Amino acid sequence: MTLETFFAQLWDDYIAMTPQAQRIHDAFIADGETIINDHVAFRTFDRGPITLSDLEPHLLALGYTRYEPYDFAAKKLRAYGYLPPADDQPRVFLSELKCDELSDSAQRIIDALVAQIDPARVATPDVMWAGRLWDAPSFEDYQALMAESEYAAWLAIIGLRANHFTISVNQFRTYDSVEKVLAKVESLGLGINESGGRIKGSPEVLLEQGSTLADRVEFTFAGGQVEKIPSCYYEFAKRYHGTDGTLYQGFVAASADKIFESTDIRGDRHAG
Ligand code: OOG
Ligand code: NI
Repeated sequence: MTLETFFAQLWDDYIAMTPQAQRIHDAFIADGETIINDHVAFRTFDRGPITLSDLEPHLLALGYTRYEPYDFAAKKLRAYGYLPPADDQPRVFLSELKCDELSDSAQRIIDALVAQIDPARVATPDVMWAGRLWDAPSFEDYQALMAESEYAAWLAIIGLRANHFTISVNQFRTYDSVEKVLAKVESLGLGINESGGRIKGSPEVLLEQGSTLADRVEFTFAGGQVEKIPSCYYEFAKRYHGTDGTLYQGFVAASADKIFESTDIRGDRHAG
């Protein structure tokens, strides 16, 4: 699979889950901007056949290289940033939940999900937008995971797919700051993740980021209970050049920690 096909299919799945993304995308195009993706992000469990090291070969096969590791102790996550083969292609942020750090009962719920995955399903790159590879969990299991990890609960119902795409603000002409982009997004009636402030990072750390609050979609839990749950969100990033003259390529752990909260149920209270 070519990198272009990979991202085209990933995008199609993402906008089906995230109607706000198409609206935002189209609004900036209508205002004459060109959209380049700064990065996309994936989430997974460090259990079963879908651990970070199980999924990473799909990125390497597309020409990606490992760049930097990140650790989020409080959220019980570890992650890697990956660099694309060419500068105008998206970076990738791939994280996984450290399941050992959850309670025994939460681990049992997760193990029952990943036990349903056919390892052969993980062999092709389209697993990256396969969604849920297990039956819908019960609302009780979802809430039990939620009590320990928003990320675990989200992943249990959304599965493998792009958690967000990220517009590169560097390529914008009129909306040339993250704040101008966020103001435009708000004018469309969409909420912004204000956890840690509207803008995470600064020119000093060579990366400024902002994001929406994830769309809310209806989900049918095991047993037929239907609830509105957060799906995916859109991010906006502006990168700066370091003292060595090169454009910053990494992520910023303190900012990423807050960006994760764009899919929080509790994230609702971060809205302004
Ligand atoms: C990833 C959050 C981190 C960034 O740009 O710092 C991130 C996630 O929500 O899965 O994407
Ligand atoms: Ni991101």
